Amino acid sequence: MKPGLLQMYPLTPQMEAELQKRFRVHRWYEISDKQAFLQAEAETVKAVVTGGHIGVAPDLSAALPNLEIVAINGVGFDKVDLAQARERGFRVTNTPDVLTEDVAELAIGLSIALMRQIVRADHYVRSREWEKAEMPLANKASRKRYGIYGLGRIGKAIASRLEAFNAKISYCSRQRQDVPYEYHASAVSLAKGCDILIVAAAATPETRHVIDRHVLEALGPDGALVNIARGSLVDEKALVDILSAGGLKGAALDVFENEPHVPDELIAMPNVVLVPHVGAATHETRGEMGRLVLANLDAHFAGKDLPTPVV
Ligand code: 8YV
Repeated sequence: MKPGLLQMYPLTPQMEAELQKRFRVHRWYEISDKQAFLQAEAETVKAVVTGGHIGVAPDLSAALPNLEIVAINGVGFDKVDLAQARERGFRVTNTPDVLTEDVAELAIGLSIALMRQIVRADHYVRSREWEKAEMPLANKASRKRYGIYGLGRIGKAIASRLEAFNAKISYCSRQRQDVPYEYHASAVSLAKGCDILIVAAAATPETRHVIDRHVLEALGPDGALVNIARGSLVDEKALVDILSAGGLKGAALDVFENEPHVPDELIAMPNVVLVPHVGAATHETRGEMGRLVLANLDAHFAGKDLPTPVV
């Protein structure tokens, strides 16, 4: 009999078809009586497929006694209990590299959208305001001072794209790196020296609310924040307060602390660009991510080395 697999959220039709060939797939998000399901099926579940933004709650993975692998359709593994995985011996995999370009290009797109007020400009035409008056001037996105918090694969890909903008690029990361950008040892120092602060670090216990009130105040009323990492890295209440008080020029956000719920105050702000966690949400990249998830699952159940293991 095929092993049981728990699917935590909707996937592409192609990926779901491939999973159905290999596993008895249970769509967790469609199960109404979850306790009854676990009583009946928990022992048959050997694999879980989830998104980086969703993960697997520790009490759920703990309720699957024969769990062998959690395959994350994403690069972030902050929502999977790695300590439990190590202790119990189930594997955890993710999909790094294949989504780096997508997330980096969204960071650039959000920066341009924010500085050039593209969302407002689109509305300006559709609302026919343009028939009454020219749109007020915006600001350049090029030749600005960009600070990147987190210079991993995605942070480096953002920096390399910013070089084409004739931007002054600085960064803050766990250690100084051999790159042609200015290093800052703290987020506050990085914020003081940039116009646009892009958050690109992994979500860890240490980076929770690392972009706090002090950092946002250091970024200042002419500064702008872009977050394409995780909502948990930014103190969202402080962000709302400071934006409401005019303490920041604006913000462009792909991720939020309590997705998919976005604070009403942010929804109402004209100087905030909001997108629904679409950093890697392209046909091309979701195809690549799906193939990597399947490669990890196939390798595991064939007793082979995993392509992209986390644990
Ligand atoms: C994923 C993400 O695309 O990679 C991650 O960790 O959060 C996103 O880029 C999302 O999790 C859907 O799988």
